[in-house]
Amino acid sequence: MTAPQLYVAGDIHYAGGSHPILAWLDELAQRPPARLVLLGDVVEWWVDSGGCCARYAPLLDRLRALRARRWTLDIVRGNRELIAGRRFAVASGARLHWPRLELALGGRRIRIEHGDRLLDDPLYRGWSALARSLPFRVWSSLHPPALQEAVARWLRRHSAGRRPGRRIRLDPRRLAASARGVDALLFGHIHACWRRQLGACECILVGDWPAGEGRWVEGYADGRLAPRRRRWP
Ligand SMILES: [Mn+2]
Repeated sequence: MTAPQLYVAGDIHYAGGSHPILAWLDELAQRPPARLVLLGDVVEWWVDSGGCCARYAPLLDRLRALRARRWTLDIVRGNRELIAGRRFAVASGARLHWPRLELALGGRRIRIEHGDRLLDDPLYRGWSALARSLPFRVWSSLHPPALQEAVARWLRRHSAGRRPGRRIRLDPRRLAASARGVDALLFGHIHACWRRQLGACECILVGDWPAGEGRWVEGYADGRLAPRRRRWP
């Protein structure tokens, strides 16, 4: 069997220190160069600052090591990286995308997005638009990092997805719209894994990285996509 040409993972929520993602990236570095797409919520990047670079150095260093080994790296920004910019791109060695990335694999058109925009949640979409707006970015850049962090924490606490008792629900119309015109749609955000056929489109919810476990999707030269999971001791 030939080696995968594409790896897709997301919702790692790396907070520094040891984590299975580090072992996985070390393994990838031993494999033939391919394309790695991280579909968002890799880390929490609320301020595009050197502080974030230092905190996530074990992960960022490994990404740049893959790049040095001729891997192609892409990160589709998730809701935890809404305001990530040039510093994140430089520190990770990845090309940043938003709101989605499209690529071809074995003649199939594949769309990859974080998944937050597929939810039935107008309140969240409002906050997402605000965080990406120019006034918010300018305001952020004028205030000291500690204050930015505090505001980010407050906003996060009040963002709809985190409110206890509130269920995350996919919006079928948004999902159908995203699945239109492509052969496969890969997304995350919702911490679950499944694969469903939606018309002509193969929809894959890639899954997250809970304690000691990793989920990702491998793509092969013939266009085949294979969900994988593994536990690390
Ligand atoms: Mn998310």
